[in-house]
Amino acid sequence: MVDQQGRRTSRERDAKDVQLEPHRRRRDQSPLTTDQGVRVGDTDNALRVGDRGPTLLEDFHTREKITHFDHERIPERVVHARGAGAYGRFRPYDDWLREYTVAEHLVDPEVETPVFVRFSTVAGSRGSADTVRDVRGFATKFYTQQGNHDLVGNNFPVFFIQDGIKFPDLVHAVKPEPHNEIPQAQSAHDTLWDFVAQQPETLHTIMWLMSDRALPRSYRMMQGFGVHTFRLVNADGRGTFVKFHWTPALGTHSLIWDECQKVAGKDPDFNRRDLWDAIDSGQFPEWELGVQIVPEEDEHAFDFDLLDATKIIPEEQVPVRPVGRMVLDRNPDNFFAETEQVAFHTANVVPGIDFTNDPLLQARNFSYLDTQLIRLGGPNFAQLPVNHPVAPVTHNQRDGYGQHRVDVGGTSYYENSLGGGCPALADEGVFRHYTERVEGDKIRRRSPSFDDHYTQCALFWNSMTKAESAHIVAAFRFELGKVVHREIRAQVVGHLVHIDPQLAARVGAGLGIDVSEGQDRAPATTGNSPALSQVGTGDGRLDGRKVAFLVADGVDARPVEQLKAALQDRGAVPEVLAAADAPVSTSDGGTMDVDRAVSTMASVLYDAVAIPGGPDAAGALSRDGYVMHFIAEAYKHLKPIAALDTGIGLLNSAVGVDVADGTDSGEAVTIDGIVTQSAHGGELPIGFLAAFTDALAMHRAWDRAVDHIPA
Ligand code: HDE
Repeated sequence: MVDQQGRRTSRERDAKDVQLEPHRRRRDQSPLTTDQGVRVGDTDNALRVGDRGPTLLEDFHTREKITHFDHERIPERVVHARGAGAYGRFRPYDDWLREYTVAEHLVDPEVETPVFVRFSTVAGSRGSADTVRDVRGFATKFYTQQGNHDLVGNNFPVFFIQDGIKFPDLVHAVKPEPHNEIPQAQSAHDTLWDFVAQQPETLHTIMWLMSDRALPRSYRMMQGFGVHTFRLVNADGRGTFVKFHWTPALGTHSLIWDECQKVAGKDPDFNRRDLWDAIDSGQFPEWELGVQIVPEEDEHAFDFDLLDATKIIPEEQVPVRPVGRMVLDRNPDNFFAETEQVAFHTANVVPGIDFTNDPLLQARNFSYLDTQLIRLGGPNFAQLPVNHPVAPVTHNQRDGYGQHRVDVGGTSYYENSLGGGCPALADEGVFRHYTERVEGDKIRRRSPSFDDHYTQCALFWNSMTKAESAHIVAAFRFELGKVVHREIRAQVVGHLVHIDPQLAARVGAGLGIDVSEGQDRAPATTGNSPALSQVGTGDGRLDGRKVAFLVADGVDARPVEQLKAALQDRGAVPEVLAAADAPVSTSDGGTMDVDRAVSTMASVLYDAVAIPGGPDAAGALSRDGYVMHFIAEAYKHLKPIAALDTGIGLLNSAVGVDVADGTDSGEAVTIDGIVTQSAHGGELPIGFLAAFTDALAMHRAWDRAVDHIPA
């Protein structure tokens, strides 16, 4: 299948790949068999004595079928249980990074490296909703010719804690509370905020968690970060500190909290579906990999510690330099075999990439392998197709659960002579651990250079636009408002005073907490980092942005066709919604196909709304409660709205005040993301089409005067 842009869809690619990978099986014409290959003639009736008698133990097919079913589940990930994955490829732009690393997949523009990426939420169980307030996982497995390299990152550049030993405490605090297993996939509860109140090191990541970053519109519109400072190693063995960044081509965009809560009910698979649909329709998401490079001699040049994962290196201090591009272009065939069984591990590195002594990273290097042993039931999980390196694997490891490989030969030890000395040690392309001189007392203590927990919180806060900072205030009020123990609320607001008394006052006002005492304090910093705001990012493409057209009998057809075409040209997905999932009649005597019944959808599932003209249509739509609510919500959520002719009056009455001017100016008018046009004589001017698609590219009309968030 070829899509409208002439691209092959992922389905077609799959069909081709089947011939290449023997483990990938499609259903064919072969008859049903047992696991042993014996043909089965009845799989609906167990073997029994007489029509109404007992079932027999000798019915091996029934027993095998039910036994397999009983064992279908493996333990879900303790964190990041809910996810979605996709295959793709990565290619560097050029070889500038060769000065710093021998990692071929990052330095050779001739090399295209296959990847598998898994996006995830952290706190919820496997069946939880996508649109919760949470960090998102962004884990990439590069299948390089030198072995697998896993970059197991998140969509925030910082983490809650500084030392991995605290990870079980953090996760226990955010997970459902142990006595009643409530709440699911929520941070708005007492134990998380109790933990935060006791551990100010969490505050920087908490600022990110309260921001729009925790509510991504799409996995395709999320940044990714390696978080830790890693090390690159070049051909001379010289080390350089590095931070990894993924930047989405579509920009970084978020939902509004009110939408998230509603989408969680209307479409709990919102982010998964978006990723799947985009790839399936040939709109392949893209990210640019960038790096921040810090020479080893500058290790102590910052006012924070590079080994402290609760800190960023501001991009204004060390710019992010582009390395290459990743495209995700193929959906998995089987969720369990691929997305569920993929096993990431921070210690999966290749020559040219090494660790630092970041205590969080050091703990992760233990935890991921340990986790896979219980999740995947033994030490042979690297043989699963999704985990298998493309680089040759030869070693003396043997046996264990799930051994698939049949090792031939009489020796399985090194050093041998009977096996001809095989496998021999490599002398080229070997991973050699970076030589670092380390000395000191054996202590349980954190470096004093990890002590400042407030400055970068203020840096983040100062870098937000007006709308972004209002969202942060609203999020703190919501989350703390759900905390039952009022002393915990007060303790958290007490920390906010140290970040910025203004922030504390605005949060406190919503909770009845008086912070007037701290108001003469100076903020932890007055500095800012514009790169931290996500407003205005992206290259203008509208890939996968969904626009609802609200229609009824009597709709004007021509403008709908024109606007749909203009949207499709820029990659957006228009859908026509009517009272029933059946064609409507148009004002010129024709019919228009309908994609969905409006009652099965909701405004929160779309990025924008178009209300075409047609007096009869407007009359019918104005009597439809679903439609009026649909429009009012889109307005409240600051979405672009296109209204034509009689649609303008409909918009005004749905919102309750005149938000659009319906006079016959003959020109397209855009006010705060509302694009209107009357008297166009059936043809829409190019100016109107451009104004609406541009409004969609801006994501939201942030200046629209709507009280969707507390002051
Ligand atoms: Fe993880 N983390 N983590 N983590 N993490 C897991 O591994 C862990 C941390 C991240 O899609 C687990 O296979 C510890 C930071 C992602 O399969 C587990 C610590 C970052 C994923 C684990 C951290 C992450 C995981 C659970 C503190 C961002 C999902 C299942 C020292 C840089 C990978 C699994 C996937 C998954 C441990 C902190 C990202 C238990 C001990 C920081 C994206 O091993």
